[in-house]
Amino acid sequence: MPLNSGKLISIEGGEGAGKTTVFNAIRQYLGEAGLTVVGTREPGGTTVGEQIRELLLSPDHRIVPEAELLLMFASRAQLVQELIRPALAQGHVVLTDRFTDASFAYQGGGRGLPVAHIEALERDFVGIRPDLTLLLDLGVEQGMARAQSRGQALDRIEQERTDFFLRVRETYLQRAAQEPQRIVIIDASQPQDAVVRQVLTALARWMSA
Ligand code: T5A
Repeated sequence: MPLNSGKLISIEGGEGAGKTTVFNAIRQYLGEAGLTVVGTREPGGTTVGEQIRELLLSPDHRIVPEAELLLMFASRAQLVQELIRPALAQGHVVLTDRFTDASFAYQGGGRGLPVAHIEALERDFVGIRPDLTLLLDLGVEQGMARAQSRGQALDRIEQERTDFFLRVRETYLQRAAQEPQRIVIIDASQPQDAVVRQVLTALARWMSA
């Protein structure tokens, strides 16, 4: 897919999947190819969104699943209107650390909220899907071990139980099976340099398709 008009690329995966390294590698690769890359993350990415992120991830609050879903979409609606649509309109590549697939995986799969509600929010308040999604797939225990190895306190969602994250992973994989053209599964259990190589190969293939 030639990148001569705005494109949206998302990176997804469970906890500790290694999104940060991959994000930086993609950004550098596309930058070296002469493209303007606007990087962002979810929840967050705007002043309002970053405050919503703090609320969502703080272990001090008990947030019911429905409120969690709506807060994720509040942050996303702000991000889409304030940053993503204008950047795409200027022909830039927007690279985001998570997007709507995360709501299907975490609030749909993990929390068990009805998929129809998430689809309605996506349709009415987001209106766009990524052109390419790189799904960093990793076993739940390996991901949690990596997240813990950062030495920081776990956030509210990271404190969930293993079965929650098993459902998250399963939902991501189901979505990848449903949309194989858009969602590319990357084996994130490999060493970092091998993960980055696999990601950049997938990206190059997509750009030349
Ligand atoms: N969320 C988000 C929802 O529930 N619904 C939604 O709609 C959205 C958008 C925040 C949380 O919000 C949830 C999902 C999340 O729980 P986040 O910002 O992605 O989302 O969460 P973070 O905590 O910032 O992300 P993580 O740290 O969990 O994942 P990363 O970024 O994938 O992990 P990273 O890159 O920091 O790596 C973790 C550690 O592993 C090492 C790294 O060096 C680091 O120490 N590592 C590796 N080690 C060995 N081999 C490799 N290949 C490695 N790759 C990384």
